[in-house]
Amino acid sequence: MKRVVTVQDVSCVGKCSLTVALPIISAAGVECAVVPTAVLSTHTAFPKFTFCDLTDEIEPIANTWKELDITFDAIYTGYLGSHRQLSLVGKLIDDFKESGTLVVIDPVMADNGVLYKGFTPEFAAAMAKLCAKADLIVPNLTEASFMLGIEYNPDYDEEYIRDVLKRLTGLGCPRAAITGITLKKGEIGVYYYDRETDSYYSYFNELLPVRYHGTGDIYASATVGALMRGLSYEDSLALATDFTLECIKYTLHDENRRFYGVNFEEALPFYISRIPTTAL
Ligand code: PXL
Repeated sequence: MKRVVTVQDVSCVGKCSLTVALPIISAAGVECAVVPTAVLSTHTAFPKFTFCDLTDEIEPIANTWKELDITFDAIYTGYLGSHRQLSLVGKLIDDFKESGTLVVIDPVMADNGVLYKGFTPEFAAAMAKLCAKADLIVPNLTEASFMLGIEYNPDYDEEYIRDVLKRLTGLGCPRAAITGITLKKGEIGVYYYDRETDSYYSYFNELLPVRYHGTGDIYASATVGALMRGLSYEDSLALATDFTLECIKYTLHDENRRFYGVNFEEALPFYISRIPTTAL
């Protein structure tokens, strides 16, 4: 069985970061080790929340793992909250990346043209540097724009997205996927570029007239789980797109839905059904 380590916060309520990465990666049949970077009462989109910083734990955890010869098939980072965390996570990647280790960075920090609470353009520039260490990055267009230091352009066309993707791989990562892309009315999906083969791939689904929190984290986690089970980059990104749509559909049809996240739990059987089975 493959083992992933994911580095992100625990938002105790408000389905995102570790509370979605753990169940989704586990559902893929992949062990999910964690480095919790902070504990918050909820994610930061709530009107108030507690925040306990665990940055000081990152190095001792990593050093102890090293002494125990613990290794990982993939390193997957999500929401990171400070420059110090970025540099410690960079070191963790350097220390644990071996020839076959997959590094996926989801540069969580912004959406809809604006940075989340507490983030700055300088942080985005530092995140861009971290992205050089990744095999795949999965920003949305807002995060991509902040990392490249360009204006967020919501009136994009396909040529523009292709150009942004090329610039993203110029950060040093061989592959980039921009999530939440709409090129045709009524569709939403992912646009991907592989610099090594100089090839693009895109995959779209129906766009539902709703927006829910946490879908980016669900998308990235589903991609990592699928990659670990041997799906290609393209197939993993497409499965994550389909799974995210299923999550949104379950939420939409639930009269008792929560306001802060999607019903990804009810869509897990769909996700699992698309993961290759292991022979005993
Ligand atoms: O879903 C991204 C995310 C993760 N973790 C925390 C957040 C957010 C987005 O707001 O606040 C703590």
